[in-house]
Amino acid sequence: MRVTSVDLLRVKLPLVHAFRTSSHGKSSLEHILVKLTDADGRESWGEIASPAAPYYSGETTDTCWLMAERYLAPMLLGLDWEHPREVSAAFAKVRGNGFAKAGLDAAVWTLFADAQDVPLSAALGGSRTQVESGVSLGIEDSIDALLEQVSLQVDHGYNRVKLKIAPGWDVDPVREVRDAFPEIDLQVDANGAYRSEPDHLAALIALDELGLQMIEQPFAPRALIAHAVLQQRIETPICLDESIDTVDDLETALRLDAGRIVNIKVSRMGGLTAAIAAHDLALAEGVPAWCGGMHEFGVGRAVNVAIASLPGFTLTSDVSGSDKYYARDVTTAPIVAVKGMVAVPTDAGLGFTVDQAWVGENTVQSARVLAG
Ligand code: OSB
Ligand code: MG
Repeated sequence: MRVTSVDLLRVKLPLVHAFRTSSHGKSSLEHILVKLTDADGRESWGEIASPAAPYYSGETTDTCWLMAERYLAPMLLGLDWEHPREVSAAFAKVRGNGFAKAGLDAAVWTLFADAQDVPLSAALGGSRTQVESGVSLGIEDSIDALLEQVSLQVDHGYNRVKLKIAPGWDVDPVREVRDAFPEIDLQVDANGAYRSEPDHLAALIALDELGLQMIEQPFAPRALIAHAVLQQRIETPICLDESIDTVDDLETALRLDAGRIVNIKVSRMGGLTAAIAAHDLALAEGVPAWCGGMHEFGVGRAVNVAIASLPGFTLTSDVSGSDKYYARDVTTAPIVAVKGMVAVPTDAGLGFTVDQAWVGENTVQSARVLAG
């Protein structure tokens, strides 16, 4: 197959509810939609879901734009490929820059699935007809405000809630939520905000008493030893997110027992080919995995739903309905969660249609890269 043009569309959408993590807050998002056209006139979409600022990973929307426009799109346009893994292998020449790669890679997989006339989920090896989804809740100004958010989402039918934590916003809010909602599956995510010092360790060890599904990424991405030492001291499984950029990272982490659960994010790992490889390793090692998110618009969200249909995603994923984040998403029909379940599309390709008029109205920057 040959891609003949790559359109990059930087789209800005407001969030329904402002979101704050241990590192930063935001009330709107800018992601880069990638539109491919192939030699037969077929079109497909992907999404570069990098945060604007370099506080989750080293990438930003601007670095993704640069990498996509200057290196990745020209590489893709110069390639004659049969299978998406060949594109992923070509992209490996560029070090890092997983978010930028992931947007193009997803569009390539979607094009491939469309050409084969199969749903993206089937092309990836998925078999589930629906995926269980949970919500991720940011840091709020007060515990009451947090309880209100949990209540809203539980009323919406979600049974798994992830709370963002940070030093000073951990044991008290989490205990209050645990007490008020004893039945829900509860987990926390620190986005690497803790260090191996007495106050921080005491808080993490206190969380061990609260019946959590997991503690996600307590320490900095490269601090695998700190994670392994903590894992020896607590029963609650540690889940790794930012630590796992590659399958090699996952292999290292598992060998060190630095975590017992893995959050597989298509964006962070540089695309679906790498995410499938991580999934396969986790499944082979008996390590529970789930599909994480980056507040994706409908395109990236649909991609997450597709990969979450693979059998090794045994834990509830962060693929909530579009309405958790956006009043109007970029797809003509939103992604919908009913009682915490999202249906896996059965149509060929992405299974959702991009609302190009709405995308156009919200595009703040665009570029077209052509072959040659
Ligand atoms: O660590 O999982 C994370 C969003 C932005 C940056 C990091 C993270 C998140 C989420 C969002 O938790 C989950 C979602 O997309 O629903
Ligand atoms: Mg996380």
